[in-house]
Amino acid sequence: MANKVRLTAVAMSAALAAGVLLAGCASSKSGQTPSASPGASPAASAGGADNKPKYTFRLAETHPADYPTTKGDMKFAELVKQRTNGRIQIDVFPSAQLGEEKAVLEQVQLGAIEFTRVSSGPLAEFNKNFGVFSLPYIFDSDEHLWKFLESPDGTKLLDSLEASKMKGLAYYSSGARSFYSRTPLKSLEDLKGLKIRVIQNKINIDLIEALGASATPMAYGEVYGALQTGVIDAAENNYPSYYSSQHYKVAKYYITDAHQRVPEVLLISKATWDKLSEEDRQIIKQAALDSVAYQREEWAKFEKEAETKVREGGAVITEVTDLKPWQQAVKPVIEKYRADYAEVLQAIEKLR
Ligand code: GTR
Repeated sequence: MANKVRLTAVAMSAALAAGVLLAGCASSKSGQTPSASPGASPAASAGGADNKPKYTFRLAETHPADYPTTKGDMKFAELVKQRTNGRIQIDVFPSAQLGEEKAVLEQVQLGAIEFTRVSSGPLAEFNKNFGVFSLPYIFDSDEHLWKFLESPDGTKLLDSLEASKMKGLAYYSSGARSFYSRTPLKSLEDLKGLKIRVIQNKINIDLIEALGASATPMAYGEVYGALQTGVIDAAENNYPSYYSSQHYKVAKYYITDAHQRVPEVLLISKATWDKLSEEDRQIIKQAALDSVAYQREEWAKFEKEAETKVREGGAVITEVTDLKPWQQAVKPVIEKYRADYAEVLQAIEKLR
């Protein structure tokens, strides 16, 4: 920690001396300074021939390098680099190297980490508007979700992140979340009494309680160990995360109840955004939007592949054909939060 503070102070004075803004310089989790390209400082430095500032930024990603969100991040970084002739470099740090999502978001609010790709789940604790995505069964399908995300109301939601010291750049795909357990899961009844890990936010806790189970909020990186040792019985996620995290090896019963569709969000710290030129903001925003189609394609491919892989790996999958009892069971959650999300829920409803 002392090391981190010292490095930060050194980088700050260097940046100030150069008369440019401090763009980012916290050390990585391992205590090492981030690997910037040779000659580039982790902070902004005085520009090249055209005198525009050069930056090296960090983007925190929880998933490994071959995961569709990480591929989206990398596409985004590549587009920004191309469009600024290498002047803005965004280094993607996968596999939670910069910390778990909640801790990363705190750093992003401070401007110590400039970019992250994060789930709307943990984001809800930082910006209440994002809690809407944790409400169960408000979307019928991915098509319905994307209609909303691409609508003016979806953009408005993304823009509302400014009040939380962040600037939303784009949404990425994340499919639907379903439950999985160490114990057989054939129906709704089988969830009763289980200890289920959830993403840390209060709607998730109400959701689990409505199902007669008890919620254990926990960071993603701790779930594998907690399932393996039996600290928790169950968790929930989409097929890609179930596969990529290897949770299917320690909790092999999966039931396709699809209770939530929680989109991913690519965002930048508002502290960083505010210091950028209008030209750089436009490039960054457009590159983020232009990376979406690629991320969605990668998502669609990997979602199928992950399902095949978990089946081959021994997962026992129960397909839910009738969602009605599930929707009925979690209705109190919607009712509890309806007033808080009235406007956005109506907008979502209209797009059905
Ligand atoms: C995944 C999501 C991650 C993380 C994880 C979790 O679907 O992509 O960002 O939020 O879920 O359950 O913590």
